Amino acid sequence: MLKEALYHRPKNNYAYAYDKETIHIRLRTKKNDVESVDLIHGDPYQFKDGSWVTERTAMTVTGSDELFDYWFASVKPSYRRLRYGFEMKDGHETFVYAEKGFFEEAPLDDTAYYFCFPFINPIDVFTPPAWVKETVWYQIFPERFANGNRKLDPPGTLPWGSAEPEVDNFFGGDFQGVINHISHLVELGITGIYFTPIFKAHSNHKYDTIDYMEIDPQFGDKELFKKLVETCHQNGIKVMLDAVFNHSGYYFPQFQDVLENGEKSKYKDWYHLDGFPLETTPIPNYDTFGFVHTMPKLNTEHPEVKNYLLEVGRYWVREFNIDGWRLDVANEVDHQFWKEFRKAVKEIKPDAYILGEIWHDSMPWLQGDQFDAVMNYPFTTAVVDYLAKDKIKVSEFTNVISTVQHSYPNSVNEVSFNLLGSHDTPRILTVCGDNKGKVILLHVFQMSYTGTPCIYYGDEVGLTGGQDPGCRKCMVWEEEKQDRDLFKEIQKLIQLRKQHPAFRSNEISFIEANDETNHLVYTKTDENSKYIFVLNNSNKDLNIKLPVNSDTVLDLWSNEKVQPDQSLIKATLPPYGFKIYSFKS
Ligand code: ARE
Repeated sequence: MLKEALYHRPKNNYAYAYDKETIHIRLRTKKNDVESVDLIHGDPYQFKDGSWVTERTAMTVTGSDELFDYWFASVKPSYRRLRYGFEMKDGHETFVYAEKGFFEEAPLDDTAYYFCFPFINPIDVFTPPAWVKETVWYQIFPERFANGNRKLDPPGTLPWGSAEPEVDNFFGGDFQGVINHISHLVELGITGIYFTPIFKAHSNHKYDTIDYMEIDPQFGDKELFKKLVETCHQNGIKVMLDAVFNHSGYYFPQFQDVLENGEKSKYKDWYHLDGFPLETTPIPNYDTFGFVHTMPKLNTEHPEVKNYLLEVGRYWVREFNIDGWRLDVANEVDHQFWKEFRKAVKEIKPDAYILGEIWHDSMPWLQGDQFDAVMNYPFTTAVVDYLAKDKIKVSEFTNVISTVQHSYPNSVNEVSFNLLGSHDTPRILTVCGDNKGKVILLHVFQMSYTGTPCIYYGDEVGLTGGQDPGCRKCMVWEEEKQDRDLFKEIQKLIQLRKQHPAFRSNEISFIEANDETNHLVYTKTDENSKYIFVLNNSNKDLNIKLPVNSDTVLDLWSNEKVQPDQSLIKATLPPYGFKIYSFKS
């Protein structure tokens, strides 16, 4: 057994309170190296005749990546406290791995040898809003969704869809446009909207805020925004706004004051400045988002800045009843600020969803005191690399997805924001080289994966476009120009996800990942049923034979019964075809 490959730490994704009475324990071992692992555990203070009272729970492998297997056990300790170690066997040797090292046998004279999960304090338990698990999101870039009121158009607004999107052109999208088209969203089946910024700003994307307390006039006013939120709520749709707190815009009055008054400005400490006068070239002499001089970084440690932004966080929840905040450039803002932000928002709405925009491993923000989730770009990269770009083969894909899955607690995965693309990435149909079959395979995987999926506006009707600004085209509303078949298939997948809890469940088993045919077979289960998914990511037909121990199998897509032949389902899938089978387990 390769001891060097073992990893456990009694924290984070390796040991966490799943809920107020359950502790999940994970252990990493070298791939295919260990035959069995028993979790030896007990209450730290429970002894009988001088010997520690322990129980054993067999651990199971919940996934493997390129190098490692991940073992898992769930325990409900009677007194919410736990000490534990791992008894490991590989056919040659047996030993116990605990905090103080390796032992031939579990020492029972003292619990100090063991890993320690001291106590489940309910307040520390990561508790995301329950509704998020059930939500299917839709991301709207308001300038480009629909123009419902021409009177609000900024000067120079172009006729809808008359030109390619540029960094600085306007088409007049607004709130009335969203209200007018709410039926499209209801029909699609989405239950949450994430709006990129809506506050008064200079650019078309509105990430350069001028006033965090005002709606951008091109979108409407506060009254109309209230109506928009109410309309969404009446239609069973939650509303999440974008909080751009890492930086303000150049035309934010406080920054303008610094530009004008320099050292004398009462707002000079609101920013991170490196001398006066302020310069923007060759690079700004003040901290910014990237090197973008129109996005000066706010000093979120400063009490006035903090109070101002926390009030922004409270205001839109309190006065407009929004349901969540997506936090822009979340990893460049200090942790202390986010801790206070969470408290401020949750005091008003305990089940508000707080979603950080972080593209990397985000465990430090997901411990229950800052965010409920992050935008799951590692998921995006994995599915896009396999299904859209053919950059990786299927076996590598299952490895990467397992790594992603085991990077976080299950409770975090269940509300993770799973996107195929956004206003920051090329359109999914374009990345797929206009291959619609691939787009559907991507949605099948997204809709059957744990977390909370999001559709970027227009992807459902076949919008195309490259990297920003190309991915921000005007939504197409003429039905004849929409890809209605694509719409219907995505709509159906959303329905299936809603109807079958297993689609949303944490458990996923990769059954076949064949690099020659490049197809994938995985199963998802819930208490009563099992689902087999087959994705044929290839331009050739795929013949499959799948073992099932049931006589009644349903092809979920065609809704037809399938008769297994000697406990085997046989089928031929066309290029880029898929199958979803369900049966009682
Ligand atoms: C504009 C132009 C671009 C041009 C850029 C640079 O449109 O074509 O390249 O300027 O001058 C907003 C606008 C953008 C605008 C940008 C700057 O939406 O259109 O770009 O402002 O004015 C990193 C950050 C992440 C960030 C992405 C873009 O970590 O937070 O970069 N995303 C948010 C929003 C954006 C927004 C901003 C931040 C700024 O979602 O829309 O941009 O408010 C890797 C890295 C990541 C990196 C990611 C993407 O994976 O690891 O850290 O994210 O790539 O580049």
